[in-house]
Amino acid sequence: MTYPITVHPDVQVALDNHQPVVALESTLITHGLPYPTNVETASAMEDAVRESGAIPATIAIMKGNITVGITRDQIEELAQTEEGNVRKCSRRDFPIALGLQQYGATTVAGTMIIANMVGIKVFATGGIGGVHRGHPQDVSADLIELGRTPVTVVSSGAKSILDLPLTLEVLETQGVPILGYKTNVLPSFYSAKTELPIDQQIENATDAAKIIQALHDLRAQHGILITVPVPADKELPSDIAETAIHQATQEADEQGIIGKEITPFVLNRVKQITDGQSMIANIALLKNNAKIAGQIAVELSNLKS
Ligand code: PSU
Ligand code: MN
Repeated sequence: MTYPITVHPDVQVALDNHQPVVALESTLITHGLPYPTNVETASAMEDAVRESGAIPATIAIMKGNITVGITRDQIEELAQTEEGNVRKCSRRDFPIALGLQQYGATTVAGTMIIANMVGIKVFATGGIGGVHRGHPQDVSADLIELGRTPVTVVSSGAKSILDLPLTLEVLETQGVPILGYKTNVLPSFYSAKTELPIDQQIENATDAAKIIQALHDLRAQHGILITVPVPADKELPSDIAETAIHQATQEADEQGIIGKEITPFVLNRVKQITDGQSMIANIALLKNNAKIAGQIAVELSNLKS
């Protein structure tokens, strides 16, 4: 990689000294949550990582510059830039965003790629992309990236706006282990549970760290997915979530929404249909995942020293 990457000094010092670092994505800022909730939530996630004893590194492309550890001002800058002027960046988008010096908000896939370039092993987000309901050919690049990039993603599973059984099949094909943090079933983002089994339940951050360490000792080139249920008091009851999701996906189909626009469209409609309840769950799980990812990163660096 000869393309320059700007790494925040705090992040670089931590990486150089094998101290814990947690990557955070930026698509949730530009395409996931409305202003100013997006800025507040991004900052709250960084605070949660710090409270766990790790250094946060929110990743984005600022006018063509890959930036690891954007500042509070840069989070604001990204959030204030019109959505149409920020490219939602998955793997395929990097040459375009870099070549044409665009703003880029990195998705799970995009954030994993950059985290791996600079040596960050743990990454926290809300939900990963998956296979879209009714569109089995619409497989998020997040799933493929998990199969080819050795970064551990801490999330609340995949949104139930997706076809979860098919999503699990693709992850299996890609060789991605799925761990459940104090759960033995897949969480579905807004709701804590599904009936879908995962590969291994873990009870604490130490066990997560041992598994991550083994991945890297194996020199494996794929990632790990750690799923953490949404905090119980902020959960969206699954019948409410399902009804809203059903309506939102149907509207997306009727309006001919396609490609990378589908996930932001459906998220926003679900928020409107649930009168903001889905966003409360979304924010709670984002902060909780950042906290747990911080604890895991701390345990991982303890294992190494
Ligand atoms: N979770 C959210 N909001 C989001 C996303 C996840 O609460 O906006 C983003 C993530 O960045 C994820 C992306 O990588 O949606 C998946 O998009 P697609 O389905 O187009 O691959
Ligand atoms: Mn897609």
